[in-house]
Amino acid sequence: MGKKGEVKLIGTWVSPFTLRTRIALNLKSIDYEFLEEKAGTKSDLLLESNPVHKKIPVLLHHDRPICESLIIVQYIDEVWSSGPSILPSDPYDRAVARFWAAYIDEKWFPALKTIRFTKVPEEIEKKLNEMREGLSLLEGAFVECSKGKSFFGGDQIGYVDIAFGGLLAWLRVREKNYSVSLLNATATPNLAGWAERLCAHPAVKDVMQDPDKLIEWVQINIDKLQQAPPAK
Ligand SMILES: N[C@@H](CCC(=O)N[C@@H](CS)C(=O)NCC(=O)O)C(=O)O
Repeated sequence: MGKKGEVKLIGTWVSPFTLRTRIALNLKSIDYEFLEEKAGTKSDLLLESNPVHKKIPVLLHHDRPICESLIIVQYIDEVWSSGPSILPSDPYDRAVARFWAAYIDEKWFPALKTIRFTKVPEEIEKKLNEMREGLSLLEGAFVECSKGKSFFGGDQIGYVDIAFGGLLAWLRVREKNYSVSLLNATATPNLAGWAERLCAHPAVKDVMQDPDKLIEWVQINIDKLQQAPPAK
């Protein structure tokens, strides 16, 4: 769906936030041109399109930019209403979905992101525990949102599936980095089943990153990454 050139996405294959938007576009069967940024550089198009944050992803729809992954996902849901709905139709369910997506970004993701900036064992353990506690809350959120079905969104992939699913491969990277298992059938049985179903879904399987390839990418780009200031 969509005319050639109508939809473009500025991003990178490694970016968890870009992945969110790719899943949403796939769910709605939208054709898009993927404009890949190079590691460690920002194209003029990116800087012009997102002058405030200067971050990927940016969706260009008829050359008009939309920034911030979750805002892009909501935009996609509103513009292409013909495909499956991403946000729940019930206002209460919609509020709950938005709550958990905000929790994931504001409370859970920072530990996953910032753990790589410390080498102090106690600090690492503290961050891993923050991730574990968050996953335990998200295990409960899955039970609440899915209502016994396959995804947070019910029978279909929805907003929380996309918000959390975008970060899944990087969670697997951290598990490998620190030789721990955080999301598994014992600690988080519902999320373990969810993760398998999500990765096998047609809208996800071709764009979900391979954690081993991400680790390789980090090794190749380590110098460029070290220049990045620790956020939060
Ligand atoms: N809140 C933003 C986060 C986007 C983000 O952090 N993007 C990273 C790549 S995954 C980025 O562009 N980093 C470059 C920078 O921070 O300068 C969203 O949801 O889109």
